Amino acid sequence: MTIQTVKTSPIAGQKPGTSGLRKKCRVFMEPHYLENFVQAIFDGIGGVAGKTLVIGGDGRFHNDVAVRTILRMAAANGAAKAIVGQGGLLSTPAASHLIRLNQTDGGIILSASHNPGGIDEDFGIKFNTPNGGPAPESVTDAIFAGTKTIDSYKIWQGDAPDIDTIGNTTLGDMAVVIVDPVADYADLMETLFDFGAIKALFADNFTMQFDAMCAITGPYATEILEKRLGAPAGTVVHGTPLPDFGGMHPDPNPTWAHELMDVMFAQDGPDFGAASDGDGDRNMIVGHQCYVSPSDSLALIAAHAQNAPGYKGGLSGVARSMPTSAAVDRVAAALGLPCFETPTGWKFFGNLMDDGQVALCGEESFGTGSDHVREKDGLWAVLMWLNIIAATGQGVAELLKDHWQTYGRNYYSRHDFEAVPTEQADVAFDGLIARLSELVGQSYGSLTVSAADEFSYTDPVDGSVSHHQGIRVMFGDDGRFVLRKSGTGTTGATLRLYLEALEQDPAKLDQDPQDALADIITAAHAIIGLAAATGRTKPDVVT
Ligand code: VG1
Ligand code: CO
Repeated sequence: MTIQTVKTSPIAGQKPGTSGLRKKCRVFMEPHYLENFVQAIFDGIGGVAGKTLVIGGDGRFHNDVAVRTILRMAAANGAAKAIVGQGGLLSTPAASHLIRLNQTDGGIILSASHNPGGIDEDFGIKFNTPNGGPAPESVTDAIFAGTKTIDSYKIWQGDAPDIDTIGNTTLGDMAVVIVDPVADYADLMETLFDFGAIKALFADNFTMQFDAMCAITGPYATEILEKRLGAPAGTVVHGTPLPDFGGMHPDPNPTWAHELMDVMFAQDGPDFGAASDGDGDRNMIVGHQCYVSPSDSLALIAAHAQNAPGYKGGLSGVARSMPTSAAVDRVAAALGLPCFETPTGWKFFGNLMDDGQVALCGEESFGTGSDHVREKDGLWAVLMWLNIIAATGQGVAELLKDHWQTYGRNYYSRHDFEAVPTEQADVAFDGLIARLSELVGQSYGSLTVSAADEFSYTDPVDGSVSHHQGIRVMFGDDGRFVLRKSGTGTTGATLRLYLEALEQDPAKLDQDPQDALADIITAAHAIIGLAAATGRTKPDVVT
């Protein structure tokens, strides 16, 4: 018998956040830490006996070790089959696709997404259900409950098989299939977008830079953009995934993707730029000297999606997370599409997509995607933009200008206050909640609070209710701010302040968002009392 039952005891704090369990890598490397959580996943989904799982991650430090451990545990727990990306690599959207394509029982994705990687940085793990999407709260609650009562886990005693060579092998009675991480995903993209038109664009000297930030999208972007679409070699930069992401912080926003921003804002910069995050589900879109906010990207895609062959029949509906700007709502209203507002985190879109109610979803945090998978998808968004540019003959700046002229502009910005001591963050956050009912009718400069609440969501498909999904303070038609605590950080608390104001005057669509939002920013600080509670006046990251 080569199945070992190892005695263990519960480890505190294994509560999945917005997107799985994220901790410092060294925490994951402590004895039993990963094993406890993986056994809790297996137990939380009713065991894995006879089941097929997809396993892979974004290649950060510890990824390969974790994949081998999970294989040994899956075999010991009676799984029938594991489908693993070669080298243990899979982008999050590619993993979602493989789960669906092979009609598996779900998958385990190893990633801390946009958080830095390396032995002293972050690691993460999450379970995706058979629809390919992140586990809903009912499942993550069951997993968390399991971590609090666990007393043993099962693991195969021998070594895991080689995961670096494509092909079929076994571990005990479990079949292990090592697959090319890129091919199926790239094939899927070819079914959705007009590769001929995008190829013609590149053949016509359209220039692009894609910054993979030394993370997982390098091989995907190289295959799709350079090999299949004919973009010149060198279009993809930082294209080799590294365990520490080469020291880069693979969060595709203007702050962390500043190298790309410098290239795009240079006089002779490329026509089009994009970046993706650690696990490939986020995207940043930039034109020559023109940054596109994620909320605007979502809205513009909603308005133009029918240009792409996979969406030519139009969209069934759209959804956005609550803090995302209402720019997409305006497009939905104009096109007569249903539009949903969900809590932050992609898991809340799954039911709506499974039910056929929405085809396009997005978050302000550089996440956009459709019902082709059940995760946000960075390269998908990049290809959608390329398809729209090819079909309309318009560049990024032109498309955006036209969009604002048609729909108005939802000026938008997110201010992050990172690594705030938890108690201080609680003072600010809980203090504001306690004062919400007094705020309505109060004026701050020219702004008057029209409504203030904590966002709760009732899933229209299964009726499940999620409370405490962020504080909203509305100023009538003038705008709003939202305050949330991050559920993906690993150090102290990160407070996210989301700011939005709608402008419909055609003469005022060209302002700097920070200027356009100045009054809302001032009012937000006055209302929250952030400086008094935390000593913070300036955000660490502005997107
Ligand atoms: C952040 C984003 C959220 C996103 C989540 C996972 O969560 O705000 O929109 O879904 O990260 O993205 P939070 O709780 O820190 O605000 V990823 O690309 O890190 O899986
Ligand atoms: Co991500």
